[in-house]
Amino acid sequence: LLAAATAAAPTVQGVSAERLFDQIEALGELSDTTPPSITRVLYTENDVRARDYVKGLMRDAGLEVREDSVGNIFGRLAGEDDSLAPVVSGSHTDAIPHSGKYDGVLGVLGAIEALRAIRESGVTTRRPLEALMFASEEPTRFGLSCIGSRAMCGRLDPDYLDTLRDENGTAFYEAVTSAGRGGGHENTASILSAALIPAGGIHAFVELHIEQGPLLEQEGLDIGVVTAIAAPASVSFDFLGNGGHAGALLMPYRKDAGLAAAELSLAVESWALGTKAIDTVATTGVLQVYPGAVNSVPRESHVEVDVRDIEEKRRDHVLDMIIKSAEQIADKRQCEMKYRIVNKDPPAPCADDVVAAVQDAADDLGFKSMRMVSRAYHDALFMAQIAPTGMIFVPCKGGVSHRPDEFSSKRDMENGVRTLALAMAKLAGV
Ligand code: HGY
Ligand code: MN
Ligand code: MN
Ligand code: MN
Repeated sequence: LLAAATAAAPTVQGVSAERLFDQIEALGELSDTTPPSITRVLYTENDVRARDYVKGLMRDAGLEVREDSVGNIFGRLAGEDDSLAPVVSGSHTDAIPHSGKYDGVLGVLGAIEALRAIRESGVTTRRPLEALMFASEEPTRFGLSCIGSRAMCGRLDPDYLDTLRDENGTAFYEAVTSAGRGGGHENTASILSAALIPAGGIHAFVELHIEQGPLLEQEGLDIGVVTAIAAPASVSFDFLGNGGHAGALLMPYRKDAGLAAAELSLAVESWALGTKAIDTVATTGVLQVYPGAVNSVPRESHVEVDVRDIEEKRRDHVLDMIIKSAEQIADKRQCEMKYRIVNKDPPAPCADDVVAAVQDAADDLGFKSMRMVSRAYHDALFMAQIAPTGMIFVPCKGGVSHRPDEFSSKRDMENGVRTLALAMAKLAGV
């Protein structure tokens, strides 16, 4: 084992945090908002530019590039035996509105940097290695997260996906084809089935990501060895009341959809607190009223709620109670209400041998590490359904994420990429 570790060690010398930092800055310029605020939404102009930029980095790192029908982009480094399933690492470059430069991006550019370092070290692993940029991880455009990795693991019903619309009423198929993707397939079903990874198609998957929380920084640690990924769910509600003139419509006659939404968002908070478990979180991230004029009683409201927990049963109970509250509130306020569960995903345990490879790599490199769960979801949540999966966290300043002041230092990023390179080399066999 020691021989294997030292044999693999050369893989990490070539990792350059300077190069990585410059690439992160360059990618940050491809944003609908002015950096450091980053907005990059699936299949929009800056997203397509980002894809081309990443493909260029993959080629420059000596990787063979391919893109699947949904827009997952793979950069491949041949192994001694190319018939073997690859060890894969990747993440996303799409970014929710007004977020930061590092969420997801570190895992895409870091994977490319890790494979470049391995190639330049002259080490050839037994299995091929792949760097992967998922089509999109954030739910921004269609309300559904992880479209690329859901397609890869066959957990995305095309008929359901075809019901989704973006804020302009555009459907997925129209969006993917007008962005020059879709692989020429004539409908969503064939696009998705073309992206499916066959059983055993990936030997192991590791995602490098900023922690998006404060623990590593608080404990003065270098690496988070992730053991499980929380179970995310989201549900959207629409209330319909009577609406009317803010002066003439007297209080007893109002069916105020805006107040129904406000009352529901407080119920969301109290159900999450009600479990008394720190792992239960629930967020009313979207609350819109219509028509949205100061002198008009809200006739309609649209609410989107995100509910997560490490324990699936407890998460589902909170979700059910929130829906029940919405029904009671609608009755009390004489509003019509309809709801739709957008996603309700199981948590993902990380695979022992991948966790061990990450832990050994961090130990071999002398990094201080801790085992931890991921409270954010990632594409790794879905990759865990088709391959042994693990994650590597690095500290981010103040634990801040999904904000323009999101930041991770060159040293922390370099530690993460080195750990990734060594873990991949161990999993791929050197
Ligand atoms: O919300 C999440 O957990 C992810 O960062 N999209
Ligand atoms: Mn995110
Ligand atoms: Mn992310
Ligand atoms: Mn995520």
